[in-house]
Amino acid sequence: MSASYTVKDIQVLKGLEAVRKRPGMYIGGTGSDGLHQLVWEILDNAVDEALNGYCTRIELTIRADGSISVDDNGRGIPVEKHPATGKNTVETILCNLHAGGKFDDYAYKVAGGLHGVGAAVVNALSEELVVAVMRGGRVYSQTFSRGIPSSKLKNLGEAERSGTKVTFRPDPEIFPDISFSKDKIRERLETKAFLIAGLEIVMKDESDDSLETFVYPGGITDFLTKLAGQAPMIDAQPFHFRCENGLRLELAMAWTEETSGRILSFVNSIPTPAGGTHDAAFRSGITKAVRTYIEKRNGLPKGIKSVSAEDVREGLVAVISVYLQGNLEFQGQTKERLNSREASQVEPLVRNAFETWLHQNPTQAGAIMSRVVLAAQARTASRAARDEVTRKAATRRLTLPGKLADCSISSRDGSELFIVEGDSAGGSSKQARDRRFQAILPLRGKILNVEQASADKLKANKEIQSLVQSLGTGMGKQFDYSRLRYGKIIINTDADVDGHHIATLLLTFFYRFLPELIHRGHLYLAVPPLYRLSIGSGKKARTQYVFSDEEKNRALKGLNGKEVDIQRFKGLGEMDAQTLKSTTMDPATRRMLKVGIENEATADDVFDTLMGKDVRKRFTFIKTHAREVRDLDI
Ligand code: 1YM
Repeated sequence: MSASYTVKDIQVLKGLEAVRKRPGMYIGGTGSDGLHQLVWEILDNAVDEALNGYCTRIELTIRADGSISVDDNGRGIPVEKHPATGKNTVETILCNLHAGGKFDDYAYKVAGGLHGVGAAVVNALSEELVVAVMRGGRVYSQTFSRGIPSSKLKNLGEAERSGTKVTFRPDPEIFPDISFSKDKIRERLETKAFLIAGLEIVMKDESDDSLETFVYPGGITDFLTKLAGQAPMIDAQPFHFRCENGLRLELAMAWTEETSGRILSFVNSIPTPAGGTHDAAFRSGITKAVRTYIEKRNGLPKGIKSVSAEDVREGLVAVISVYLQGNLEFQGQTKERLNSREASQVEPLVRNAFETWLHQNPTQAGAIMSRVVLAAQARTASRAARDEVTRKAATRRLTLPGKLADCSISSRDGSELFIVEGDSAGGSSKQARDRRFQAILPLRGKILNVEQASADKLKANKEIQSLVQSLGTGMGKQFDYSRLRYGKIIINTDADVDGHHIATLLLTFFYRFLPELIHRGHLYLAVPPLYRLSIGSGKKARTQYVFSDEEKNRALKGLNGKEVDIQRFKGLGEMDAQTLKSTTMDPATRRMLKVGIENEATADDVFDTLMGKDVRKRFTFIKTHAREVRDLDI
């Protein structure tokens, strides 16, 4: 240790140690999402520089050695000695957990979630990190390893431009699998380019020498066009609104002829797929503006008492982006829902701006009002029809399909429905289940490909009927969440190509016709093992189940020299009840994936690709993605 080793140095080491000991606290985990979080943190620092108006171009390179570089043409991180630490500012930013907040002189931090400590967290979790700063006509560089400086900040000579370039290689001691997903990165970069109109973002991949550029002069209006996709917009000119005083807010929206709608929300340029306070305030603002407009104009047609928030939302596509100061508060299991109360300011802003726009654009306002009133009429009519049906059905009680082996408890909480493939798997699942709370529904063969079938054909399909009856909710317009009969719906298909196909068909069906069950977190995929390894013999014999070929190879490497018998499970029907129970059904020992929609904007395309008519497109997709279903993103 050098003589200049101080209390501050000890604090720094303790901070780094905390990050390395509990990476999950800072980046959510050490799986693929955590690994990519490192990229987002560095990217967000460059994005901040763009949001502050100093940077026009960001280049991200996926490098052949497993590292990532992010290079921006902003001002460059300051290099002078920092008063709080006595070290240069670059080192201060990269080695101090409390950086962001403490350095009040700097405007620093708008984007991202970690508030200025992002770079230090990435540094702590990287085997090596190199930063180059171009500033004041000079190039400076410093290197770090696992958060500790491995060189001084060196002045390398003249610089032609200004900017900051950070290259980091994640630490294999922390991350078991360091493979970056180009798709995930591309999607993130494209989204940032949409959110900051005119910002040029380049993605380079050294492994195939490719280069892609994202730049959208129209910003979120371009984003909206992409989101609406093929669906025709009823109002040719989308509503666009930007506000910079008080709250920074930008909004683009339009209605389409389709019944489904999509609202994408962002806070500080980070996606909030589960919405939250800003999104709720936006919805409420729009609903109030529409209601007031209707009141001031013609009023509602006969038979319609009011328009609901759902009526207003039908067919609505929107992109809303807000910037909040201070610590963001997130909620929910995956911390994807904004919970900051500050965001309620969105409501009056949106309400006033939209109402004014409606009055200034009477033709478009008329088209929108017809659209909303139509939705209200459809809802009223379908409620009347449903009441009629329910009254008739009340005497018959609930009709359940004959194939369903129901569980004994009748509450939704704690009950589970397993959807299995074929009668043979159905038989073994029935033996393996805990009948008190686990129900089994065997489906025969492949359900219809919903992406290609008409709605009528679909409703006539027996397998779909049994499924919907078992769930109790009805589907499409008749969907009624309050009638859902099970808390968890678990798709359990074989771990082979056919099984994957059936699972995908079912996922598509849920996504298209029962999306609320996905949004509310009821849908799961069981993960049955692919192999049983029987290790050793006699008294010391033991069994291990593995879930993929890679996992098998890894396990076999570890078992070098031992006697191992490998059994491949061809289907769930082949497993004995005890094995099926412990590997796939018993909540204490099974593996499951919760199905969520990671990106609403691309989910539609993904299903179109998977299940649409273009077989070749589908084939390439399945081939390239089949191996990464680990954290399922649809
Ligand atoms: C590839 C990552 O970090 N760019 C970047 C970071 C900073 C600045 C510019 C910057 C900010 C400010 C003033 C300010 C940062 N500076 C700091 C701190 N790209 C990347 N580009 N001058 C330059 O916020 O006032 C932290 S990050 F705190 F040192 F100012």
